[in-house]
Order: sequence, then structure tokens, then C-alpha cells
Amino acid sequence: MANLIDVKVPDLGDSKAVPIIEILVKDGETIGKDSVLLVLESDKATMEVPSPAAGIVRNLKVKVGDKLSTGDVICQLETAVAAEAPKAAKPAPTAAPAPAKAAAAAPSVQAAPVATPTASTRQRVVVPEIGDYKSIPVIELLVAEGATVAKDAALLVLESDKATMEVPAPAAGIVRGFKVKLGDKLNPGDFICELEVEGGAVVLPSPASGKGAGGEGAAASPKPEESKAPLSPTPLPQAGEGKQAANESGHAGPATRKFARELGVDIALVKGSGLKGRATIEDVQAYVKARLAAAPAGSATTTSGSGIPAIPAQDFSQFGAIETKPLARIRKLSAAHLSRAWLNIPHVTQFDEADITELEAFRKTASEDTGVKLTLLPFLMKAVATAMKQFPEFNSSLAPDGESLILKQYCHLGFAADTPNGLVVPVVRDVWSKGISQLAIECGELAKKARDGKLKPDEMRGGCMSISSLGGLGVTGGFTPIVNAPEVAILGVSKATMKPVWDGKAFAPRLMLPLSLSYDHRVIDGAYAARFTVTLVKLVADLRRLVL
Ligand code: CAO
Repeated sequence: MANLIDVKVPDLGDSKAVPIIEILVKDGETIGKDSVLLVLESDKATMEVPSPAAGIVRNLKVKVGDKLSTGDVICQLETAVAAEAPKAAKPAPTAAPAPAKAAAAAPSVQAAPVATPTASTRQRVVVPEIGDYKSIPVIELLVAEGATVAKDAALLVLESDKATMEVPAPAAGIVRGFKVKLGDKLNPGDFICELEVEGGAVVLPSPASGKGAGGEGAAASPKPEESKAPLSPTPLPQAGEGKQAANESGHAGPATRKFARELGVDIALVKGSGLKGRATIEDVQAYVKARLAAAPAGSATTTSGSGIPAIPAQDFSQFGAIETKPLARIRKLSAAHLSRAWLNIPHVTQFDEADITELEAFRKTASEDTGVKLTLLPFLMKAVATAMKQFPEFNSSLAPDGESLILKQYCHLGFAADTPNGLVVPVVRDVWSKGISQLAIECGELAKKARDGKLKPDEMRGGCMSISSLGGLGVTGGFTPIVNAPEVAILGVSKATMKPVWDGKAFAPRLMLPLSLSYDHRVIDGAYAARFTVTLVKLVADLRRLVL
């Protein structure tokens, strides 16, 4: 049977009229027990108010900016079982015991340091009284040893299950003896640091504080010391050098902070859209999206999120005149694709030479005989496809989980084509079943389409291996082509040149074609690749082998 219960603000200790900075549920929404209903934020603490039971939110009476005190009704909850309803008269322990404790922390944080005027210039700062909380992890350090802080500047952030608490500086001064580390678990009264102040007021912990983390008693007298350091706001070390902190206040609820930490996002860099510049989960998402979008495709090698430090931006105009030209879409796409492949695949490149003297002679006469312009490329395609049949791992892709190899029963080959807009890789289908003239015709058509920017997406998909031929451009040495993932190998071809080759009796002039075979070493072993190359070289040297 459905039952309506009032959900009230739990015991907030001494805090009154605490503003709502986030509402996480909607009227009519079905929520679970402990789902966070809203977030309250006082000057020094953020508190999430969880639902006391599972049910449907009804009559949500509050809005962001409303100021709530203990016992104020937030909404009603339609629960299935009447017996589960918490007693309205005692909302605090039932509704949200944890935030209640956290709430108590806020005034304590402010009240903990008790100033006792003396001639001393050192103030001792300890963790304030924060209710029943014990061993609260330090999740952010907002100052460092030697930093100059303003009064009330946050020194560090503690985060329990339900609340985030900043510990502020009780006075302006220079941070001394700051030994707290991220992850340290602190208790009320634990020593945080001393503040070297001008004017000389020693701040002792409240009587409830006990011993500090540094092992010094609450009443230990710090040695007087004078500071002439100028006071200025302390930079947030977490914001990172060279990066601009967008959320210097560091305001964010525990859930948002946790979300940001999971994504590796520094909350200080997230511009908050909430009250008082507080960052929300949406702000963290928007920040991540903006960072991803801001990284130009071509810079993926340096800023891809792979942890590789970005290349620092430079103003080239300081060295001379410059012109900025937008990158063509193809160039941007291929830049991102090549970067991914280069970063993900452990490449090995193997160099060899094939004797194409006979092939070249045949190519010329066959061109005349067939009336089809036969370049080297279709011959190489046929030879590569034939070698792939004998070495099927060259015709495979690694399964995304890295657990298996997907062997292909077809052979489509891509070839790199140089176009005015950049590199594209058209794919010739079913190379196993096609003759060299047919391959030459298709290569010619696809190359023309590529140059005219008329290739269809389907004509650039499904390749099993690629050939990158720079021979026509006059390149004579080897090079290291990048495997066109998810393919596992690519053959680079440079310009064939006449060379004296020892035939066992004498040096003979032979036309030698430099080959550069790059392969994915996760899939292909060096010996396997060597055997593939030897086979390929033989096939190219003697075309009769293609029909064996
Ligand atoms: N050695 C010697 N001569 C070669 C040769 C080689 N390896 N490769 C081609 N040639 C010759 C051709 O036989 C042709 O000569 P003839 O006119 O006397 O017959 C001439 O060079 C021009 O050939 P081509 O390059 O126009 O034709 P192709 O079929 O060999 O290549 C294509 C087509 C599309 C691959 C080529 O035009 C091209 O774009 N190459 C660049 C590829 C590229 O950019 N790779 C880099 C990718 S990574 O950035």
C-alpha cells in the first residue's frame, strides 16, 4: 500500500538557512533509498541530503537557492510500505545521519581555531572539530609549504562519504611546516601547519581538538618568528603549471568530485555553472567534451589523452612572416587515423629489394598488347594478394579485446593515393579473383576518383592490407609506412633503380625495387614477416609464380 511521508532536512547542527545549490531529483521520479535529493552548501561545507527510503518523489517544494534549516520539508515520498516511513518527528538520524554530522562540521571549521593574542608570529592550524567523523581522507591540497595565504583561504579539502569540507586559514600568513599529503586521513585536532603571520596572534586548537598529526600537543607553544612576506592569494597547486584554474574556489559536491577524479579531471580547471561558481557533473562533462573537441585531429599524437605531453604552442610570427591555412577535412581525418594507428600498433619495418627486371620488360609489352596502361601497382597488388594467401596472418585483424585473430576469407587491397586534398586510401575489392589488367583499370579509376574527390565511403572501406607506392614520385630509399589499422601490414614501395647485382659469376645490371614492409608485431612475428617478404620478392621477380 502506498504511503506519503514528509522528507525533512536532517539535523544541521548550528547551521541555519543553508542554501540549496543543487537539486538532483524531480517530482514524480522514482528513487532508491539513499539517493541524493539535493545538495546544501554552507560557507565551508557541502552536504548531500539522501532519501530516507525508496519511493516516488512527490510535492517537491524547494528550488535551487532556497535556504533550508533543520526540519524544513523538502518533499514527500510515496513509499510502498507504510512501515518503512521514517518518523517525521526525528528526521535527522533517519533521513541523513551523515550530512547531519557534516553539517556540524561547517561551523566547527570556522570556530575551531581560537585566537589568543601574544607576541608570537606563528599560528598553529589544526583540523577543526567535525562531529563524529574520524580518519577523513585529504582529497585536495590547496596550498604548499611556503605559500602565502589570505585569511579564510582554503588550505586543504577533506572528503567523507557524504560531505566535502574545506579547512580555511584562520589568518593571512605564510604556510610553514605543511606536511600533509593527499590521501592522509585526518582527525579533529590533527596538526596541519603553522601560519607565519604579521602582528602576532597564536591560534590554538579548540579544547576538543586533542593532539595534532605532527605529534605535538594542542598546547605546545610555537616559537615566535617574524614574517615580512607580502600577503597574496595562494595559487592552487592542483591547477597545474601553465593551466588556468577556472574554478579557483574548488566548489563541487562529493559526487562531482568523485566523477571528476574518475575521469582524471582536475576540478580546479572546471568552470562551475552552479551557485558561487560551483562545478556540477554537467560542468565536468562539458569540460571533457570541450577538451576532446579542442584537440585538433592533427595534434592527436601529442594531446590524444594518451598521456603524451602536448607540444607547447608557439607564436611563429615572432620569427618571421607566417600564413595560417585551414587544414582540409581529409587531412584532419587521416591525421587522426594515422596518429591512432601509430600510437596503438607496435610497428616493425623490414626492408628488402625485389628484382623487377623481367616484370618491367613484361609490363611494357603487356601494356601495348592490352591497350591498358599497366603501371607497377597492379602487379604488386597481385603479388601481395598471392603472398597473403600463403601467409594468412597478413590477411587478419586483431579482435578489439586482443583475445583472438580474425582471419579474412577475402582479399581487398588498399593503395595510398596522393590527392590535392591529402592522402586517401581507395580499396580494390577481390584481388584474388582479378587479373592484372582488371586491377590496373580499377586502380586507375579509383585513383582518378580520389584526385577528383569523388570516392564513395564504400570505396575506402574493408581493406585487408595496403600498398603505399612512392616510386612514381622518384623516392629511392626505404621508408617506414604506418600500418592502416585495423589492417596488420602495409607495403611501402620506392623507385626502382638499376643496380649491379652479382649473379654468381659476374655483376649484372638489374632493376631493383626497394620494398618497406611495416607490420603489427602483436600479430606477426619477425620470422613470419621475413618469410612473407622472401615470398613476395620471388613472386615479383618471376611473375610465373603468381599462377602456381
Ligand atoms: N619505380 C619506378 N617507377 C615507378 C614506380 C616505381 N616503384 N612506381 C611507379 N612508377 C612509374 C610508373 O610505372 C609510371 O611510369 P610510366 O608512365 O613510364 O609507366 C610513373 O612512375 C607514374 O606512375 P604512377 O605513380 O602515376 O602510377 P602508379 O600506378 O604506380 O601509382 C598511385 C598510382 C595512385 C599509387 C600514385 O599516383 C600515387 O598517388 N602515389 C603516391 C602514394 C602516396 O602518397 N603514398 C604515401 C602514403 S603515406 O603518406
